[in-house]
Amino acid sequence: MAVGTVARERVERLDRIWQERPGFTGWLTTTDHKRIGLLYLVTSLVFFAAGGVEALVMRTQLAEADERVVGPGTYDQLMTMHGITMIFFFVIPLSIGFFGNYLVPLMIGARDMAFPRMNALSYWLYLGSGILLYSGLALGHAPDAGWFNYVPLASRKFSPGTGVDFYALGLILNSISSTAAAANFLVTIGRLRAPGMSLNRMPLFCFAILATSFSLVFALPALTTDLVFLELSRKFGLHFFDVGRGGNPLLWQDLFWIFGHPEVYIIVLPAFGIATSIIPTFTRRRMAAFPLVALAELLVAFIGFGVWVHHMFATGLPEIAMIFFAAASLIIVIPSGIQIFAWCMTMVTGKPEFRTPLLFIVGFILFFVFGGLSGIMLAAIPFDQQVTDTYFVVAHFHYVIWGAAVFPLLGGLYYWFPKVTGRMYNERLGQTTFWLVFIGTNVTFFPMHISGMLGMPRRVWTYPGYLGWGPENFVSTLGAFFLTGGLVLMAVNLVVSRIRGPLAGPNPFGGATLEWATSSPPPPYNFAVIPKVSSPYATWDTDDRKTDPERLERGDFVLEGGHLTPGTTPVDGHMDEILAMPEESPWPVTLAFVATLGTAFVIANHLIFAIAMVALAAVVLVAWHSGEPEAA
Ligand code: HEM
Ligand SMILES: [Cu+2]
Repeated sequence: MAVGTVARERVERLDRIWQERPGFTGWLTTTDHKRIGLLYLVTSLVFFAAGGVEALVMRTQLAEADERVVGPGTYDQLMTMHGITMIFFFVIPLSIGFFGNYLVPLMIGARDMAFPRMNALSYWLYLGSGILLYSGLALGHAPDAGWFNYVPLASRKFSPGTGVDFYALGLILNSISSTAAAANFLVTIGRLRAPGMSLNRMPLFCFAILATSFSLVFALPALTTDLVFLELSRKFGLHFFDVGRGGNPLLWQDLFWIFGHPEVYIIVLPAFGIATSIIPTFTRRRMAAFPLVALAELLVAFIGFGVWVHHMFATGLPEIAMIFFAAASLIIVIPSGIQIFAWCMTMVTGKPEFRTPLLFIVGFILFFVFGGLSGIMLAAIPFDQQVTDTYFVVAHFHYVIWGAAVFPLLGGLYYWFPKVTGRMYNERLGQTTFWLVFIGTNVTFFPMHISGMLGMPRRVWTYPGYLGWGPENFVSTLGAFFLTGGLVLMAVNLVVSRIRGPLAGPNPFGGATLEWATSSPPPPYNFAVIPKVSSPYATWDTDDRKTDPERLERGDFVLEGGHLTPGTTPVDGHMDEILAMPEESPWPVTLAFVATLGTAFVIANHLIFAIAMVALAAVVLVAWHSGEPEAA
């Protein structure tokens, strides 16, 4: 398409307005949601590798009876770090931080997140909390009380070192980061959708991120409160959890699982959203039951809040409470079933083309059903009381988190790879990877159901040979290495394709949502012309670049007077104002640095320095707000 001179000038003007600093400082000060997304991507994958190495060491230690690869103390640290890393530093940052950040503004036709600087702050706080936690490991003070860190084990009496302080304070920083990110999504999705994108025209992926963000905003405060209580008990001897002085350790468990169970859905919902993005594209068919699926995504998030007690069936609660929570737990089957049914219907009635992204989604559906079945078994109280804290539980939740939450993320990495890099991955290698990872996952985790039912407790660093758990464990360990081979192949494919893959063009798979309507990779302002939306399948139905190619020429919604994006009403998507967005800034990264340093001082018991950091943070905040540059 020949671009007229007027149009070219407009694009050049946008390029100038949205240009950020080049090089390394550009990455430090960026407020572009796509670059922040990429920072999340790289960082979360580094943590994934760390969590993976921890898992492999554990599996090697457990491969045979009476092994001595690592000692019990190290095993406890590895296990705790693995759980924390995978959940707080890998899955959530990858799904919300990368996929959410990169895709939501593109999918809703906005030019950035609602609060670009807060977005940058979220990333840097996340990085700071991760560095803090891993410096604990490097100093030999990693937390070792398990990812749910039950008191009294986590109290100062039974965990005297600084390991648990690294856990509590590191996760407080991390949860501040996630809370800010979630609030940012709520406002972005509520207010920045392109004109015409009423709620019923919003892509299902964005519904999933919306539901996830609601869950985060309500669930994280419970965790943060718990962590603050814990740290106050450990540092200043307050006694929230100490029975001897009127506290109660169940308070820890209640608050932890009020966060922890919704957390499961926080992990799987973005994955659901990715599935509902990939399936229509590769089956050439609209999602069956679109409104029901949107509703189901919100319901899943809601129900997640009502059932935390099923993690505490072994604590001896009143029978009536246990029955209520067991029954309530099963209700999640309804919205989950709706979604599974809709995914399958779409595939069965469409013309599925099993390319790598869709293969990962099919794998995900199988794992989700399978993990769901063992979940139903666990919701039966007598069964739970038998297998709680055995490898059966480890098998169940890895089927759900690894199989059902991470598989779609892997599929999504392939699916959006051409959008993000502008190049295609190698399809044949992608499919090989899928089979390696799919088989590896089953070989790793299926035998754990059996060792669990044979009575193997979780969180043991070794076991004697006469118990006969050797064969299952050996197979598990082989599977884990096989699985790792698949992931390494994936990394090679994506890294090489990033450099040498064939150019992809804006919409290589024929995707329907708005991110496919702009170039690959998208320009800093996402869209030269703000799209007008009249369908959730924007590029299939009403691509106004085709129906009205002169918009750029006419300057219709080009918004070239500064960092501008339209603000629309939350339900109907009527345009009601033009919003000015902030520019890049050095203050978010500075503030995160000060906060991390302050936290480190608290861990090291240098309270004076910590208070100095609070003062410094106040100065940074003043600078942050006084330094707003004028719109061009
Ligand atoms: C795919 C390769 C993986 C392998 C081989 C693996 C292996 C293990 C092993 C051996 C344990 C220790 C079980 C115990 O001693 O009780 C464990 C625990 C755990 N894993 Fe994984 N895991 C993998 C992936 C993941 C992922 C992707 C997540 C989450 C996103 C995850 C979350 C956890 C959690 C939360 C724990 C519990 C830690 C605790 O009890 O404190 N794992 N895993
Ligand atoms: Cu639960």
